Amino acid sequence: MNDVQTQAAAARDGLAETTEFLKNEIIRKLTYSLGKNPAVAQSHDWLTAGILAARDHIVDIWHRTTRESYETGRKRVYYLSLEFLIGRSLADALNNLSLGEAMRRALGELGVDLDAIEVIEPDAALGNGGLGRLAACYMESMASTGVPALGYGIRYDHGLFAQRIVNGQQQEYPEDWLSFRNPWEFERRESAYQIGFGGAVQSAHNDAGSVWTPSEIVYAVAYDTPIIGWRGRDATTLRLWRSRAVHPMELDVFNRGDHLGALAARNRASAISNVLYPNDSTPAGQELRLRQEYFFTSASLQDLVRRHVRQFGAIDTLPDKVAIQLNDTHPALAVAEMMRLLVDEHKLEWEKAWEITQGCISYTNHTLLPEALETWPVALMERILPRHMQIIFVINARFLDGVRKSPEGASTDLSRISIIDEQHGRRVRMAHLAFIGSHKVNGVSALHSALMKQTVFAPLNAVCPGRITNVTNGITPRRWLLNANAGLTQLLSDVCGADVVDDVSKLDRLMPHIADADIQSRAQAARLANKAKLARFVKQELGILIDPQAMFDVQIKRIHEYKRQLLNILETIALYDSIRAEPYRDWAPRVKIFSGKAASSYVAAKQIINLINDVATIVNNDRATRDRLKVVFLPNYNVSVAEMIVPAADLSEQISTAGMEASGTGNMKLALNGALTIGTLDGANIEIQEHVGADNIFIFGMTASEVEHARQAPRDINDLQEKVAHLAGVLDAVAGGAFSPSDRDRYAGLVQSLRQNDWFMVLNDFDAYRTTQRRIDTLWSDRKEWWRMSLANTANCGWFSADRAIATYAKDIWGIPLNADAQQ
Ligand code: 26Q
Repeated sequence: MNDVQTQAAAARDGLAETTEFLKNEIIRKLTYSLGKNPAVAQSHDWLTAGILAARDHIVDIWHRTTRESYETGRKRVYYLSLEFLIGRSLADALNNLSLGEAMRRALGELGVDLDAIEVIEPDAALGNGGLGRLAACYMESMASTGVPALGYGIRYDHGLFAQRIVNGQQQEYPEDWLSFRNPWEFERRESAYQIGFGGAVQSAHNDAGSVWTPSEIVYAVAYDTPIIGWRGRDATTLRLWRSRAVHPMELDVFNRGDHLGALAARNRASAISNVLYPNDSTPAGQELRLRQEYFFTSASLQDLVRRHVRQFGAIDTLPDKVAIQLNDTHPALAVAEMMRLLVDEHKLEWEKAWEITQGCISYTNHTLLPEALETWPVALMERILPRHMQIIFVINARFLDGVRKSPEGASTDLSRISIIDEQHGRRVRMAHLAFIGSHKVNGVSALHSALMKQTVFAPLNAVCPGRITNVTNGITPRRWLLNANAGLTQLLSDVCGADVVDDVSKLDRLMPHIADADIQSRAQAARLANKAKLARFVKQELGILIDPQAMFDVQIKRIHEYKRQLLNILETIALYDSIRAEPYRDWAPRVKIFSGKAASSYVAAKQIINLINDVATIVNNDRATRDRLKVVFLPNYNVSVAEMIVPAADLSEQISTAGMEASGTGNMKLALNGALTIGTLDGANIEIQEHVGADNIFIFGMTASEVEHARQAPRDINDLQEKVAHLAGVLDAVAGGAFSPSDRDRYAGLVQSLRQNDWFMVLNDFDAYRTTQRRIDTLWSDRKEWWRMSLANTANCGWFSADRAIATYAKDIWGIPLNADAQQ
């Protein structure tokens, strides 16, 4: 036998052996951990047994990772995030462990179909959207590239609400991912911390040695989930906190006969980790949210400080060993809590404590929308966190004092850099607290980081030059390419070499072949299979028949005015009218696919969902446009739905009002999978254009600075409607009830407000958008050129790997050297 044959034989033997091993493990888990007789086991039992068997393989790697990180004393990243939008874990874990095939065979021999049980795993939907999914991608990437890391968050009993569409409208239902228990997690009853709220502070001194006596204490209990990296390199820990009452019941109250009152404290405590807030931009401003933020921040910092002191026997070495990354301002209280722990509990001098705090902490900003920036009333914070409010005042006073005495002092308006906003009834600006307490602050795309310096953070940037840096977001190629798109991945490893799956920057080896007819047809076949699968799903969910040969044009993301789903649906209406006016033209057949949730309190976003569904009803029932245009709103968008849509997309809609989408990450997933982008010069679209080339992307519309100018001097709407083809007709039709025949005024207000104040530039960008769509129609009929562009996208999007983003954080922000073999 030659070398290759020997290897193949070894792999075959290995596979047979692993299959046999897994089969025994699954039976053992079923029998002894679940107490189920295999003869009567249900799908869910097989899923749980499969997960427990897979988990065993992770645990050894996990312990090895933790031991190595302990023995080498390497610096560790603590990623603090109120959201981790993980989705399902089994398929990902098996692939990263290279156990997929063995598990398929093992279950197969037991009469169970792996594909069928994988899809009943509930999504862990502990996040709203981009920010939460980014945290999940980064945890996997750190495990894959050997960055020692621990993610901290909340173990919500209920993740993001489930969405149903009833009569075209969104309805929200509670999500219940834990109803079958969570076989991935380990409860750590021994890791519980006390978290205080309210009460009073003794000592006149604000700076040091104060004693805070909270009026209420709850426990934070740890639940750990290992996250396995690519090829089982490392496993990072996701540690989520659950709230518990210290005393299950107030006995004295109970004994007085007030049975309900006795449960009140227990309910108040457990409420903290009960449910994820469904707002993805406008802060709710509710007390419970502030309690959530402090709860998980305090538990996490207590935990990491204790671990550090135990391992290194000193506190002042913290910045050498600990990097704390704040995922937006939601954990910004970490700045004050760290100072409290160091000054009040560890009795450090204020200056030393501040040096340590700033040395450890860094902050990622994800939005510049003014209404999305978190602020809390001083009075509320004084009541819930009296000691922290004092500490924030001291931080602020010292900071402002330093600036006042500096050379820039005279020319600086202190009210604009203060942590306290005195204009709107005294509020704590969490972004300023996070900025001032951090050694680095980063934006999530080149444009966004530049805008941070020019707008919201301009005054702070002037007094702290160099603090703001950019790390463009990234996505894990394991979940979003290898696992979501096995067909394309096979082609890519055939063309680029098998090592492309270890390092997606090698996708550029595809470039010389993008015009190759054979490779194009293989890529096309892979896409078609993905589209057929999605079409089956659409049929099953909605009863709508869609043709996999048609162009799948997708906009999948949270529903938000700035993301402009409205622009998309208005253009769809224009296209519908055009097809009806000229039915015999050879229109490119399209399926418009929308999916996304609106925050439950966001009235305008919910109206947009309603309009999309109303348009779908009319269009899909019109025989005249039957085989040219379909409109689909897929309900309950989540990570698993995204994994089905992304590899099936031909066209990716990234059409936010320029300057408003911080980065976007769906844009990267879709482009990497070969969808062509129609998009504005916003967020990471700009960098996608730089990587794929201007000829391989459809950019349209106003730039961020044009938007800014247009807002100063708005264009005459009547003039716009007269000059722009289709615009007046489309607006009149919507306003007049053409798509809501049973309720003709339903959209009158929506159209009226668009005509009054087009803040998001829907009408301003309509013409550029529509004419670009018609260019795309033309390209669709030139298949060779379409696929050349598609492959050019895949070939040039390796840079958007989370591994590149993590390497940048490690180098520029965390000061963590990567092992040579972890680098790209
Ligand atoms: C804040 C306070 C109270 C309640 C909720 C919130 C809240 C929750 C979630 C505010 C914002 C969010 C989420 C924001 C988010 O997902 N932003 C997106 O982050 C992505 C990752 O960086 C970017 O790609 C997107 O452009 C950005 O919109």
